[in-house]
Amino acid sequence: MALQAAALLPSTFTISKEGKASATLKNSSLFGASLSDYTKSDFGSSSFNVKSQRRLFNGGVVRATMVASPGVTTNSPSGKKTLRKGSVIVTGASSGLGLATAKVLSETGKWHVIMACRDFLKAEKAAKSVGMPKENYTIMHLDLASLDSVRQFVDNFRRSGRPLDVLVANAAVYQPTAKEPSFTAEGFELSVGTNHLGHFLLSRLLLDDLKQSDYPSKRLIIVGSITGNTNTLAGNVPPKANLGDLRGMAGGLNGINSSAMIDGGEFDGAKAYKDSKVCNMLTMQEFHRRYHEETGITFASLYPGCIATTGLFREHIPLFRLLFPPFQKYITKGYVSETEAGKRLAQVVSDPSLTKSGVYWSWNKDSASFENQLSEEASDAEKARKVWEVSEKLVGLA
Ligand code: NDP
Ligand code: PMR
Repeated sequence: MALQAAALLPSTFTISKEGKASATLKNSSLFGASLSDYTKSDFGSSSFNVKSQRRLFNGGVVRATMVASPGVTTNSPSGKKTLRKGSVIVTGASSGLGLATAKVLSETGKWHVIMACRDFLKAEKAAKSVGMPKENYTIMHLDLASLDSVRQFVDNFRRSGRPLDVLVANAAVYQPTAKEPSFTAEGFELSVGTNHLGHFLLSRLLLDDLKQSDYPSKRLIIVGSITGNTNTLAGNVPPKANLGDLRGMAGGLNGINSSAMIDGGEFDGAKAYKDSKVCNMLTMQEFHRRYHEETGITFASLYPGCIATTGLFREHIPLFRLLFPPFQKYITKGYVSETEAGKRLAQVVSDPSLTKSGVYWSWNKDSASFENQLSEEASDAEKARKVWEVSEKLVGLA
């Protein structure tokens, strides 16, 4: 946290950009430096029958959807076989990137989006406010900060009878100003607990559902980020991601008999977020190594660009929230709108040309996708295996 704050304060800050010119931030302004951006389906429509019903869940109303006979192709009125609607779960679809992605996918008419959200009234309002066609989405309750809720979500999803063709692990929390850690229901530090462990359990449980899908391209997408990659300028802004030897994680991240941080160090909310993103990117690769060949599922991650206006920065200081968007727009040029970022993630979900597995996608200045390089740590196969094994124990799978 101290270092993160230091990055915000007027100071001299020098970062060497690997292979490129180095950038030096002097005592001039909060973000004062001229930096270049570091990063350099069409499937047929459906006649899939759905019947909506309302029922009570966890004290509130969920719009649940019962589904009839989801064969991969259906007969159109002309007698031609057409592909059914794809069924995609997007976690954290109540705002920012998740909402923008849900909107893009639902508007194609080719996808039914299951918005997996902790606050479904907020999600319902959000879906309505962006004009998502109501027949193309369902909201289901999911609180990733509770493993019971994750399991409950999986049960509810299975009961809905829908197939699962794509899962998007998008939700996240970021606590850059927290002085003390906060914890999930099971007592894991909140950022890693939500962003990584909640999604880890969800993805592991839903892998079976993905396997059963008869859709032509089944995918598990885990949203990563540039700030977890120390081979980038953004990833070198302190505090840097570093999982160390995972001693804090192995100890349960509970801040009592172990550190709340994966590497066993002192709590730092910004670092915990970046560490969680490293876990997300390592997990995607470990899934790929373990399951791609056997299942044909595409496992991928991405950096959608700097979406400086989202709710992710809600806990940052007001001055940061004011200056971050113009800093990213005019100085780093790393800024993308929520709409543009939503199109990018929707592309990773459904574009027939993005079926390669084990890839971390990024976009260049012309908004063309390319396979990006992960940092040494974020592509360390041995670390990925360890994170997988420790995570299995923490979420009760081993
Ligand atoms: P937002 O805060 O707008 O969206 C985060 C979503 O996660 C919200 O819908 C939020 O729900 C949900 N969420 C948080 N905690 C939980 C929980 N316990 N259970 C279920 N859902 C939860 O941020 P972004 O759209 O920016 O972030 C989306 C993804 O993009 C994240 O993975 C982030 O790491 C990644 N990303 C973002 C970048 C950026 O510049 N913004 C850059 C690179 C990656 P609620 O609405 O209820 O708060
Ligand atoms: Mg960063 C090309 C340079 C670049 C890019 C693409 C980002 C993206 N950032 C860049 C550079 C810098 N940032 C520099 C030079 C600084 C020091 C002044 C800087 C600072 C900074 C802060 C304090 N940046 C931040 C923060 C945050 O709190 C954000 C963060 O780390 O959240 C975890 C952030 C981000 N910068 C980005 C992106 C995409 C973020 C949001 C992070 C994410 O979701 O991973």
